[in-house]
Amino acid sequence: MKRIASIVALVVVVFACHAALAQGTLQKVKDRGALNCGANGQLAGFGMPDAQGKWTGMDVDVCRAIAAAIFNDVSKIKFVPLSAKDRFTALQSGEVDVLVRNTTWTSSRDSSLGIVFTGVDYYDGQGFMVRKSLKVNSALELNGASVCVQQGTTTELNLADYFRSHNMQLKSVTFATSDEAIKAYDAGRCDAYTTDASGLYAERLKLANADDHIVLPEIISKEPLGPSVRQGDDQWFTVVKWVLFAMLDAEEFNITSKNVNQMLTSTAPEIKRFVGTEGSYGEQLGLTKDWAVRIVKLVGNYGEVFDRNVGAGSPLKIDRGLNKLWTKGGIMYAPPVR
Ligand SMILES: N[C@@H](CCC(=O)N[C@@H](CS)C(=O)NCC(=O)O)C(=O)O
Repeated sequence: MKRIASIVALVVVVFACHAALAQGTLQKVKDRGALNCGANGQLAGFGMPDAQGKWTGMDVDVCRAIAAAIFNDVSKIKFVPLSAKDRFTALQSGEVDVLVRNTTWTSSRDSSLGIVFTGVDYYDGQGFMVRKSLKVNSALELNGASVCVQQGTTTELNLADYFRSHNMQLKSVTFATSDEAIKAYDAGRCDAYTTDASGLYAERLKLANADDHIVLPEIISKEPLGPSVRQGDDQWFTVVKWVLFAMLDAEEFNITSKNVNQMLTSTAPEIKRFVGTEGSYGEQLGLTKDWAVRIVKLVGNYGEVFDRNVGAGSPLKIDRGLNKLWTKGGIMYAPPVR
């Protein structure tokens, strides 16, 4: 009798463990009642809390859109500020469900870290900033210059490549955080500061006298920034991927946070599919019929999100550039909901 009981107990434990393992991230997030979002905690325009603890940024809004789709409530998020160095470990260990931290999609990160990128929320490229008094107009005039840069980033690798391939001498001065790097540059420890061009606009706001500095015209790399998730959970990968697509499709259809309610009565087939008055596209994703409506209503379409965080409606005033929709001369393109 005792033996049978212990075998039964063992079987129960094995099944329970198996069920826990098999349970996907989407179900875990639903059960927990909150999304754990790995973000940058210091980068204006992408991810940063204000004095009241309210987070803003492009990346932050991608997380809000995921929470909107799942919970119809953008407050059900725990933002976890991550440094460049710790970001991948936090995702691998399960501390966060998704990493959206101005992180460049590269082949090695997509293959050897146990993570996978779901898309691009901002097409960026690396640039340089120098003091005007240096009288330099091109990055190609930086031979022998000292450059402040952050460790553990693609930035550090591109910098070395660029100087080497142009036979220029480089004195790189590295820092663990971008805050330290920009402060050192501002204090005159380096001739130049380099990071993603979007970051240059954000960091420039921290300088003692922003007008004393210029951004050089060269963009020396491709930095497609986007969300990533752990490998091996296709359902979660698909949800995170389609949240971003929904934001882009909404902009393409001119569906905004202001007019989304009117769109519920639209007779246009592609709008009906998008807002869920036709088909069961939301349910197929493990969400609800109105998943995309929730995103647009609570967070906005991609254009609205770009504008208020980094574009004309923000202090950064970055041009849409490559991040315009494909219909407007950019490369932002999302597959259709159908
Ligand atoms: N996109 C690059 C660079 C990302 C990066 O960490 N950039 C800096 C400057 S824009 C940053 O976010 N620093 C803030 C910090 O480490 O707290 C990458 O993925 O490696």
